[in-house]
Amino acid sequence: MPRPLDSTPAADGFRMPAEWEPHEGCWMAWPERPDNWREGAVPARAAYAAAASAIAASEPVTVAVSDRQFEPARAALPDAVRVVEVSTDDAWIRDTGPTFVVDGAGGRRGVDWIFNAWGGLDGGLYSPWDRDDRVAAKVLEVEGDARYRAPIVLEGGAIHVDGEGTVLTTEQCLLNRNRNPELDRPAIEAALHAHLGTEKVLWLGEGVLEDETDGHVDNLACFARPGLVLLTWVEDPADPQHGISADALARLEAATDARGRPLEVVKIPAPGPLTITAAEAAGVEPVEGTRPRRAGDRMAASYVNFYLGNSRVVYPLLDPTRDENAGAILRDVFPGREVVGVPAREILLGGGNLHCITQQVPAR
Ligand code: KQY
Repeated sequence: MPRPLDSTPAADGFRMPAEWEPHEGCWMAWPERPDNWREGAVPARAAYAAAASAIAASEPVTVAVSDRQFEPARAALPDAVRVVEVSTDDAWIRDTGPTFVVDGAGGRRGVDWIFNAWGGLDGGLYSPWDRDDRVAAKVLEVEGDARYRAPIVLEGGAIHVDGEGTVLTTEQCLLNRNRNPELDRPAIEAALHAHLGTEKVLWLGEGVLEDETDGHVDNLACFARPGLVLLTWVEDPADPQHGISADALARLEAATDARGRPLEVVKIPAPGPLTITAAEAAGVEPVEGTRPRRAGDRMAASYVNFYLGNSRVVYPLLDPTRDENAGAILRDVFPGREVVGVPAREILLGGGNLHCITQQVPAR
């Protein structure tokens, strides 16, 4: 691998663009591990293939796949989808892939964060994770983009930007002792600004209940355009998610962004509550050191975890009583894009959703 650059994106005039800015494409990775995905990941692979097909109508998609799964993946995916062999430990390229940055003058590079499987040996989700930690460098090789190796543990799902200087994140994740225990809040903020080209951090508190990433913001809230935040919402005050979302709402309503604008917040009522069925739990092969899947456990279901493509918003279908309402809200917020739902329960059963399994490649 070429040596990483020894400066930072901000110092070189690069910034992370917002997700609504034009994309050159989208990366995904193919699910395999039977201790995370039920029935040997067969149903999950069908869900990933449907998501890839839906996104491919919006922009070119590349899927990273092991040698063992190359032929089945090639057969399951549309011809327009590029399939490349990249070794991974699991299939969450939002977190293992690079965060792309651009300079507005035709330059694009990537930030390769340190990955420790969402907490390393202190609550992380599997071990080892070294193949996942090399994914970002490999994606950047394929894309021909230079790489910054950021000196902090961070996953792409832990941040959202508005492309105009503001980064949104959660204390539960970024200040967690299992990520960067040697760094305090100001040091984390400085690292974010140096690698994302941002100027202001908006801190939310906890992420979605039972989110096994330690509360990634991409399951709780996201920017939809400068000054507008979508927030997952539960109305029932007896549901613990209500307090989490209400705290996020209060923080957002009290905040201004990097440009000094107050924020408008649009609530998206969450699916469920959704729990794992006995049949679903029984299909996962338990392995010591990985997170068990138990019947009755609540899942961290949210409609905020969607993919914002060039011409399409691809959002998770999770609850027939709520899916239509979520789609209507997204149509209202993104009038220039086609809003398309794809069945996503199998992805949720693995611990994340559509945003977590995708990584946009911004146009240069
Ligand atoms: O949601 C994500 N960004 C990743 C979830 C990882 C779950 C592993 N079981």
